[in-house]
Amino acid sequence: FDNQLQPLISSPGQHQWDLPQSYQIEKYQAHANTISSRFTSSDEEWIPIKEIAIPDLSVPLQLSRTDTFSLFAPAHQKMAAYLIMLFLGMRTADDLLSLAVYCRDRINSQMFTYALTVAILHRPDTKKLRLPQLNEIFPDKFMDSRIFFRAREESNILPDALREPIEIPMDYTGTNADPEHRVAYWREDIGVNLHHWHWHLVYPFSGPLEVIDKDRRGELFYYMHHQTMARYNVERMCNDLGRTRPLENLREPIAEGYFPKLDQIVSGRAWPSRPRNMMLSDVNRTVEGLTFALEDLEYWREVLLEAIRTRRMKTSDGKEIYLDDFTGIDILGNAVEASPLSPDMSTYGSFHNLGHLAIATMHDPDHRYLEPFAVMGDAATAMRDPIFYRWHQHVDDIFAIFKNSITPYSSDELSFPGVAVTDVHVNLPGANLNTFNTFWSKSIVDLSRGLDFAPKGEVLARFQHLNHEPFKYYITVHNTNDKDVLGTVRIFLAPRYNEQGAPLYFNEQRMLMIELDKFTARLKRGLNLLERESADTAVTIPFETTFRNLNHNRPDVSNRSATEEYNFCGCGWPHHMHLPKGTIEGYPMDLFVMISDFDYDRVDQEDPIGCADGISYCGLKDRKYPDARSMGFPFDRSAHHNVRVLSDFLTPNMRVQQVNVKFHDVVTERRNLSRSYGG
Ligand code: CUO
Repeated sequence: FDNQLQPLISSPGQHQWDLPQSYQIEKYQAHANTISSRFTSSDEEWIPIKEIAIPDLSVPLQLSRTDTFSLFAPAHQKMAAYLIMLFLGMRTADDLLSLAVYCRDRINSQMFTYALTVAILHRPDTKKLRLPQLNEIFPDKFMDSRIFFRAREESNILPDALREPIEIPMDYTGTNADPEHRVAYWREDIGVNLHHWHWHLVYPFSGPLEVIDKDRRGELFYYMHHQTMARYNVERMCNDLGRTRPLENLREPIAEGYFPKLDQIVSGRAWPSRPRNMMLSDVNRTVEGLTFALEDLEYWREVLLEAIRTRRMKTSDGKEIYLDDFTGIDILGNAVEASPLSPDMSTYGSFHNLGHLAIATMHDPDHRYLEPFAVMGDAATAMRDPIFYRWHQHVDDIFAIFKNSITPYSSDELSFPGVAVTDVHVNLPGANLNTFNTFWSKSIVDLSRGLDFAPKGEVLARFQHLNHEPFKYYITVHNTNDKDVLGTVRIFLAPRYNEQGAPLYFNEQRMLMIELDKFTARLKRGLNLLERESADTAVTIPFETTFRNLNHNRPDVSNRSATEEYNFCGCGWPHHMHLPKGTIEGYPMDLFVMISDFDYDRVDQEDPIGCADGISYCGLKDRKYPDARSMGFPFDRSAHHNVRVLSDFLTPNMRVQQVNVKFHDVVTERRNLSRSYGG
């Protein structure tokens, strides 16, 4: 069944469905036999499709097949939710296959892929299916449009065996005349964008309750995007750019432009550009059911801020809920997003989602030029544009107002009696002691699934991305309790100095704390030496998982089983982007390690089935979030007044080690990664 359902979301013409007559697209029905013999060689296998009574598809058919689909648009969310419900409601996997085949050539292809993927991910009989990665289904969302022309040429002329990978240049969207371009390598990283698409797939904008209602979803929306901002801001600081200015004033020109240079293969249109100094305006695109004013966004923001001030929100059935120190952020996260779990959509509106769309339509707010959404309208492409971060900085600042209103953690809540961290270092004494090394790597992706013109076989593209040398933490812990205890080791990394070179105050530095790892450790009585490999982190997913389907026949790939590779596993920060780039001289940072008492962190539940990578930002499939503390603990709240700098914050179960992140300006082929950067 894996082999039958999977090709549905890869390119057309490569698999043959033995269709009931009634399933053929109406205009092709008369020629059905001719069409199938034209495309099929005799040795190809035909997949029989069962004929079922097709349910009413008029709702999702309201969007044409080639229009741009945006998950941030309420009307599109409703259509997708309807389609997801139909797919989930199919009694058997065969019925699902049948409906999916019927829909595939009729429904908007992005909506179809999204809805089928969400359904496959949540149906008990399909959850373990392997799905192709989005960059293979829609490579046009991730790569310079020019390479598709070259791919077409190459694949028409050369047989599979002779094709060389096509180089994707690094600097194709701009030049350093635009200071923002210095971090384009980060914003346009394929893995970062895949992570973001997967996160929104696991926590979808719409669908039945079993699909949308996940443990601490609103809090994770806050935390994952907060961590994204911390990482991006640190990356900016490494590149001599200041931290992101929040997009607070919706009425002033937006200084940063963005020209994505992506084409939409399905619609044949280019993703629109956003020149510098454009203004936002009211949106009135009736065809997409998208009508709202900037004033609406400003009004919802006021209502949200009022809820934060009073710590109270109202629900759609008229009840009042209190935003307490622990669960308040979850409710607020759902309201701000606005996720389908928002306490009351009619009161709190759709602040974050429609902010995305105000930006995504600012080049054609009344649709007079029939232009599609820009990259901000699609979770797979939004992170490419600098404006994504200005918008999310503003969203994060709103969450920070709430978090800052909470009483700081007491030293009782922070400490772990009898446990002291007495030494922390990264790597062994020698050249790399307390040094992280970063460099460029080149890796290869297969575009062939997403190219409907390509003949069989691979069409490979080679792209350049940031990478780092594997490293190891060494943590010395004294346990003076008279028994063994369990602790949670929490590791964070943040810059030590601000943009002017002055030491960062605690309350600024904590907003830049990047979570690097979190794991449970048994501490025996007396002295413990904990060792932890960078690759074991709870934050990232391995390169092979981010890009898993490109790896067949490649020697550098770990042998993860098929069941481990189902789609949930695609969510997780890409490991190659785990560390900031640093600087050639070495960027000074504080590595923070804390061991908290596991008795307060514990979440009693069954072990997860399948993959458990990337859980800090993505949670566990079908389980509760596996850490009872507030996400971001201990840096999610401001500290007591007497804490000015990080060292004032430390209790004996915490320790800080000064480290450097050293960038080596060399390029390695990823499969020969070890030490080949020459540093
Ligand atoms: Cu992930 Cu704004 O939420 O993009």
